[in-house]
Amino acid sequence: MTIYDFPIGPYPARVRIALAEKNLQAQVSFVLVDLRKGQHKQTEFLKLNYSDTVPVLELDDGTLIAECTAITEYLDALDGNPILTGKTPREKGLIHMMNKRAEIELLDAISMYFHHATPGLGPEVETYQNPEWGFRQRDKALKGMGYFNDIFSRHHFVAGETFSMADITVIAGMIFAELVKLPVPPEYQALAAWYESMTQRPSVRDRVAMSRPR
Ligand SMILES: N[C@@H](CCC(=O)N[C@@H](CS)C(=O)NCC(=O)O)C(=O)O
Repeated sequence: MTIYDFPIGPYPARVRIALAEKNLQAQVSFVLVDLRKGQHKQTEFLKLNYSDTVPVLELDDGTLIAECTAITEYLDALDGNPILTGKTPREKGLIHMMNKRAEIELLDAISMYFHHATPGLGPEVETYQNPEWGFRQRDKALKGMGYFNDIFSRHHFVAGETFSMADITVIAGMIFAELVKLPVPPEYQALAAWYESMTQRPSVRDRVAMSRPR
């Protein structure tokens, strides 16, 4: 299997955490797509993913799977023991609901803030920016942090009783928040404590170390 990604990127981090949780790293080779050079917008890459984003998983038979959720589903199903995406219909439903919520309310919102209200990937790549939209998305992400803070004041995981794909997506949101220097409001102590505890997991620790600004 080949994964096209940008190693410090928060979305690629989702797949790299999933790979580590499933102990699949040795079965994958990585190809760098340099987002800061706009390589994801070039014709060659667009043949791999119409949506001009990384990561993309390429199977040995040439099948292309983009979108972190889809890639995680694939990797998790390989051994018939889906520990990240749910085993029962109820688990699957809850994990997907919370995973999507983590994308909409946190991770994607921070991404929009990054691309629209900060220099983002640089002037060559960010050819359209709408700062007002970006700051709205920042505020949405801060509200989303409040939502997850409330969850973590009552539960140890985002969806159900075990670590799942939904936790990974919130972790990616926190990685992105650090990258764009968007601090967790001090009143959200449960979220900060949860994230700290997640960074103790080996799969997460390595990712966070790679993404933290030096
Ligand atoms: N919905 C996609 C989003 C992926 C995404 O936004 N990836 C970032 C990397 S951190 C990217 O490629 N950004 C480039 C851009 O938006 O120009 C997924 O879940 O895989």
